Amino acid sequence: MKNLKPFQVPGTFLDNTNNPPITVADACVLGIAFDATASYNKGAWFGPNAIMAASHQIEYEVPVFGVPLTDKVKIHSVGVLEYPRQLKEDFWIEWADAQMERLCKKMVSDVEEVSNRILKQKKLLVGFGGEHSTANGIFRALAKNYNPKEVTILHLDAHLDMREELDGSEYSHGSVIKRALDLGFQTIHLGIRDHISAEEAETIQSMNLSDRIFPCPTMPKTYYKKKSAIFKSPNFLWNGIFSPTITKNIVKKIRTPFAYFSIDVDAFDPAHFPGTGTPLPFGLDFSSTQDFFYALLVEFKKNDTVLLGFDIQEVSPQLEKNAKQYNALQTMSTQTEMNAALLAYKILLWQFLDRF
Ligand SMILES: [Mn+2]
Repeated sequence: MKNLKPFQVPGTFLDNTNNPPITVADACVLGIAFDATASYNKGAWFGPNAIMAASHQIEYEVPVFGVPLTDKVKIHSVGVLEYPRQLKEDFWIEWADAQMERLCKKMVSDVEEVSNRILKQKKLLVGFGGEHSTANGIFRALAKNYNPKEVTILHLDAHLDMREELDGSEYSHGSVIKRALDLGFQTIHLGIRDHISAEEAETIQSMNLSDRIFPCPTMPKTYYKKKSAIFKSPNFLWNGIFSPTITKNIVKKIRTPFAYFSIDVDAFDPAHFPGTGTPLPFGLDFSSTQDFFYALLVEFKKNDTVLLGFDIQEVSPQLEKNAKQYNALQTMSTQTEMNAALLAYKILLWQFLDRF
């Protein structure tokens, strides 16, 4: 595939010296450099290489055990699917809708093809975006290999992304979860707090999704006297924190044999992930979310729920304006990509913790 390029840094996720072959791999990392439909800050194109470079700075000796994660878990780096950017000599150019649509379709079908190869070999799929629309291809590959009714997608995001289309594209970052619903997946939504469009509200009502949404309230507690038709207040993640009760409620709602996480980093508070397409305050607390994932993966093991993979989307490094490729020295802050790499490392560790 001609747009599949090696990552800018050598090696694989966490380990800059060695890329184990796919045949022995437990997990496969695929980057998707694509940010054509982003509404506000563009730059998620640099996300995959930024996360990979940041991963080499992480202390990946596992606490307590003192063994590097990569000693016990083989992670194969597949490479980065790269697409044209809307840039000409440092200026943004608008593309015609037809051109945009062609590019989106090409990206989705490439991502589907590579994801399919990974899933067929029963490897854990790790996707690094790119804008959230890149998950479209992963969802399609999941639907090819598993019955979507048997897969719960845990969707972390400030936005519902359930629009039928956005700016004329059904493959937009604002429609990606609607496409997952169309494919028949079960979904749960965490960290939602931005505007819900009328059509999204209709989808929530018609598909009875209200009690599967765990939003982050953006108003003081006393404001919520009037009940919301869309958000159920027992599901509220106050101050972006997962209480033990809420965690239990979420776990109870996952009744499928398979699960997948689709993580848009704008779900988190921008204090932890400032470099993203549309940063919004009042988001998920990073430390509480990591406790949640840990508890969740412990439950998955108990219940024989199989995690098929996860993606981390919308990491848009805070690069200097004239940066042509990802370079930590041309970055105002590397916090977003560092935290994204850290999150991926922890999910991988907890998934394979029984090997330690
Ligand atoms: Mn999103």
